[in-house]
Formats: sequence, C-alpha cells, structure tokens
Amino acid sequence: MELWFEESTPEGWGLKVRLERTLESVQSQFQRIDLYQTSGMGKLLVIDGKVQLCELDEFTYHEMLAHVPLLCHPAPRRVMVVGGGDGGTVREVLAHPSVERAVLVEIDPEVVRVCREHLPTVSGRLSDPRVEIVAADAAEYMRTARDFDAIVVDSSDPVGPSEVLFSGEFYSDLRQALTPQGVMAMQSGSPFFYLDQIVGAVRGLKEQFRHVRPLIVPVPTYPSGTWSLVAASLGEDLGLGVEELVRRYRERGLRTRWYSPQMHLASLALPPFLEQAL
Ligand code: AG3
Repeated sequence: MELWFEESTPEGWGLKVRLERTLESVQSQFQRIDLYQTSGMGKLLVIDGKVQLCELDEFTYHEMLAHVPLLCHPAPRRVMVVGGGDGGTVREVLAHPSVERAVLVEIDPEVVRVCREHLPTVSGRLSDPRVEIVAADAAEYMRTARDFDAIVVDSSDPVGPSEVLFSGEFYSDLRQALTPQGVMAMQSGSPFFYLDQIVGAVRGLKEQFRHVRPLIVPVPTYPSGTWSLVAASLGEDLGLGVEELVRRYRERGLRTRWYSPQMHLASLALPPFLEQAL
C-alpha cells in the first residue's frame, strides 16, 4: 500500500508527496508535529497539516530569508531568529563569520527536539556554541529585547500562535530591538493566495523602517510553489549594488545553493500585479 502526505488550501490547491514512513508524530502543547521520510524528496516536516520544510527545497527559503538581510548589514554580530525551531535559518545565519550570537526564540521546544533527532542536515548547527535557544513567545520576548543587528522571522502561517507576528505592534517592538543599522526579514506567504499578507507586512513595516522590499522565492513544497519574504532595513538599502554584494559574499566566504548576489537583486524585482497591490 502506498502512503501519501497531502496538504490542500481552501482555494483548491493541493500538494501530494509519496512517503516511505512516519518518523515521528507528536502532539505538543502547541501543535501537531509530523516528520516523514519521503520516497524521493528527503525528509518532510509538517506542523498542523502544513508543510514547514522538505529537504529537497528548504535551501531556497532559508538562504534567501537569512542572506538577503544579513548581506545588507556591514557586520552583523547579534542575530535573533524568531520561530524556525528546525534550525535551517540559524544554519544560514551562522555562515556569516561576524556573527557572535544567534538567539533562536522558538515557542515550542518539541519542534527543536524532533528536528535535532531526525533532521541533522537542517538542525545540525543548533549545537554551535554561538547559539542560544530560548523557549518563549517571541511577541513577548521582543518587547524587552535590545541590540540585535538582525532579526529574521521564520514563522508559520499567521494563524494561532504566529498571528501576532504579523501585527503593527510586533513590527514596532522589533524595530526597538534593533541597532541603528539593523535589518530584518520575515516570511509573508504565497503571492497568489495570501496577497493581503504581503501587503499588510509591507505597510506595517513601512511605518517603522526606511527601506522595505518584498521578494519572491520559489519553494516547490509550499502552497502555489511561489513564496514571498519581506526584508526591511534601518540603515543600508536592500538593493545594495551588485559589486558590494559580491565583495561581501566573497569576504564572508559564503557557500550557497540558491542565494547569490545576482539572485538577491533578481528576487527584488516584482511582477506588476504585486506592485499594483502594494
Ligand atoms: N516557515 C514557513 C512555513 C509556511 C508554510 N505554509 C504552508 N505550508 N501552508 C517554516 C519554517 C521553516 N524553517
């Protein structure tokens, strides 16, 4: 008998992935966490029925979410990652040699445990001594956090505990937590299905940041296969010149599979329907 994982959206979009077996299936205090071995796409992490990551394509999302903001900071030292208990974003953040501290604020310790046990390709860097894992509600943590050079919001969809991470109050607290040259990035959903999420995030962030830019990245295992992120900066422009990005990319010794200075700039180009909506 063949075993398949399926995710669908109210619009009628659906994803179907063939599985070999279930590696873990737990109900935490906050959510249901399932980890599967797929038959051809590596491991698949699902929370409350929604794909969080698949080994096949997680690099596109994690690389863009971390490197676009961090390369627009001259030397990020203290970085906060919100959500992202799988460790994928932390892995990319730590690739920047200037980073001395990466604080992972994940509300659900079970996500961290499951990923540490079964997803070493993604979570492996969580044991780096520069990493501090805080089990807390990020909205609360953000209110008193200070002196971060970069904050990367790797949340799930804006329902349940993640909803507050898409509010004006959270963006304001986030800005307070940043240093004067501070940068941030957040995930903001599919441009086809959740256009209002992107529009809301861009508007909310524009009240706090000088530079705000949405960007597009393909993630084949997320709804519609096309995803959006929004990056914001208090200091440098997010569309920094290609020469400067290349210089920093080389100097930092980054090795990436999706991110490149050229991809960085290309991802900032917006299709007219999105530009109009903004
Ligand atoms: N962050 C974004 C997941 C959103 C997926 N939504 C969905 N499948 N409906 C996931 C965490 C990756 N580090």
